[in-house]
Amino acid sequence: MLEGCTDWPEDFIQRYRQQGYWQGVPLGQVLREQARLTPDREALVQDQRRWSYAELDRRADRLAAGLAELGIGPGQRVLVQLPNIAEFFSLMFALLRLGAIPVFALPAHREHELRHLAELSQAVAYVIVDEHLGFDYRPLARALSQQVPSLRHVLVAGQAAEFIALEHCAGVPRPLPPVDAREVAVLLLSGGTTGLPKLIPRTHDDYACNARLAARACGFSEHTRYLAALPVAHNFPLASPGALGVFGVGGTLVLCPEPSPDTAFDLIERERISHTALIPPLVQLWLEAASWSDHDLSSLQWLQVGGARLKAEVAARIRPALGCGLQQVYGMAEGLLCFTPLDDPQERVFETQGLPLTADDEIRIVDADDQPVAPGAVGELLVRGPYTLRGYYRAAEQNLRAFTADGFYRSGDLVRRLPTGHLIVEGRSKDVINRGGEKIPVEDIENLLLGHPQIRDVALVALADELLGERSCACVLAREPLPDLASVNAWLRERGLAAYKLPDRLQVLAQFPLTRLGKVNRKALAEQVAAL
Ligand code: OOB
Repeated sequence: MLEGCTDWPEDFIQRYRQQGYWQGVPLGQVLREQARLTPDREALVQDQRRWSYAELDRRADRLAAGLAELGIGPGQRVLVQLPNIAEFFSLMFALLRLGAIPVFALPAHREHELRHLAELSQAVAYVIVDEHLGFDYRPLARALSQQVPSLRHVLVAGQAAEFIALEHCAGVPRPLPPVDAREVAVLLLSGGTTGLPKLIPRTHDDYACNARLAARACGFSEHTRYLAALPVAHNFPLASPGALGVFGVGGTLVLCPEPSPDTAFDLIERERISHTALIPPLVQLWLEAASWSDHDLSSLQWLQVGGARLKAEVAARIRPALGCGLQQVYGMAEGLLCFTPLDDPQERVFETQGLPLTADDEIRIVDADDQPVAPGAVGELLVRGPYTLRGYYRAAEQNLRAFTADGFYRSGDLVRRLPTGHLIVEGRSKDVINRGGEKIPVEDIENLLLGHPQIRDVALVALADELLGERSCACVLAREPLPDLASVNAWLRERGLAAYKLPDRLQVLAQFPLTRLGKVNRKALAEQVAAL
C-alpha cells in the first residue's frame, strides 16, 4: 500500500473479499465496463456539453496518455481543485487509470488550505480551472508553485496563461500497467477532525464498494438522472452515491455550477432530474424558492440530505413543497455511510439519520472511557468496516488518538441508536464547527488568529443558527486598538483562508470562563456570548 497509509489486517482483507464488498475492480475499470455495455448512453451533461460513456472513456484514456508524457505515474499525488465541470471526471478517471492519486480540494479553498494539502501530499501537479464564480485560480497557482517545490506542473481547464492547458494535454492512448484495486485510489479531505485537515486514503476496492452499495440503497438505476448541485470534490456528491454511483449503473450525471435554486431548478426542469443531494441550509433555500417558482420539478423523485443535522420540521416540508421523497444521509469522508431506507415510515425518515449501509459496518457507541453506553443512550460513535479508513495519510501520531487499538475510527460524533438500529446524531465531541454542512477546523483557525497583532488569546465557538445550524464566533482577548470583525476577516483573507471558515462574529471579552483544570470552558463561553 501507498507509503504513509494504514492497511486493513489480513483477516479483514480476506473477509471483505469473500463477502463481496471488495471486488478487485479498479475504479477506472468501472467506467470502462459501463462504456462497453452502454457506449452511447449519456454519462454526463454540463452546459451544452453532453458526453456519452464512450466519449468519457475515450477522453480519460487520451488524458491519461498526456499525463503520462508529463511524467505523472503510479502512486504520485495530484492536487485537483475543479468545480462541477466535465473535465473533473475525464481527469479523475485518467488519474485513476494511471494509478496516480487525486487529492480533492474544494473550489472554496484558498492558499492556506492548498499549501497545506500540497505539502502534506507532496503533490507533483496542481489542476485548476481558469475562473469560476468570479475567482481567478491562476494567481493562486502561481503563488502555490513558488511555495511548494514538489509541484512540477500546473494544468488548467480553460485559458491556461503560462501553464499547461488541460485540453492540449492529450496523447495517443496506450496500454498502461494494471492498477491494483487494493491500492489507494484517491485522497479525500477530512472535514471531521481536530487540527489541520487530514487526508483520507480511499482504496479502489473500498471506494467502489462505497459507491456501489450507496447507489443500491438509494435506488439508482440506468434511468437515474442525478443533479450534482454540491461541489463534486466532496464525498457526498462524488461517491455517496453521487457521480460514481451514477456511473456504476449507467445513469446520467448533470453538473450544476452552483446550488442556488434559480440555477438548479432550471436544470431539474430541462434535464428531467430524478435525484439530487443537498446540505440542510440549501434545503431551506430551495423550499422557499419552490413556493414562488413556476418551474416544473415533477421529475424529482428523491432528495438526499446530509452533512449536518436536518430539523424534523424542515424534513416534513420537503414533499409538500418539492413533490419528492426525502432520504437522510449521515456520512463522513472517512467512510461510514448511513441512509434512511426508501421504504421507511415517515417519522423515521424525519427523525433519524438512517441505518449503516452494510451489515459489516461495526458500530460501537461509547462513553468517555471507551465503554459501551446503555442501549439507547448517547455516546461517541466508533466505526470499523469495509469502506472505513484504518488511518489518516502520513499522520502516525494523530492516528494513535483517532483510532482504537483494534482499528475503530473515533468519529467524534455523539449519537444514539434506536432499537431498529437507526442512528440519531445528537451532537459532537470533536472540535469542529459544522456550519450547515461545511466543516470548520477550530484549532487551525485559532492558530491563525493568534498571529493577529491585536489578538492576545482566542477561542472559536459555535453559536446556534436558524439557517446554518451553527455559525462561528471568534471570542478574543485583545489589545488596543480593539479589532473588529471586518478587519480581522480581511486579515484572514489575506492569509488565504477559505471564505466559509471566516468567523461570522467577533466578540471581544475581558476574560474567558475557565474549567477547574484552568482550560477555556468552551461550553460556558458559548452560552455567555450567545446571551450577549
Ligand atoms: C459528510 O462528510 P464530511 O466528511 O464532510 O463530514 C462528516 C461529519 C460527520 O462526522 C458528522 O459530524 C457530520 O459531518 N454529518 C452529519 C450528518 N452527515 C454528516 N451530522 C448530522 N446529520 C447528518 N446527516 O458530511 C458527508 C459524507 C457523505 C455523505 C453525506 C455527508
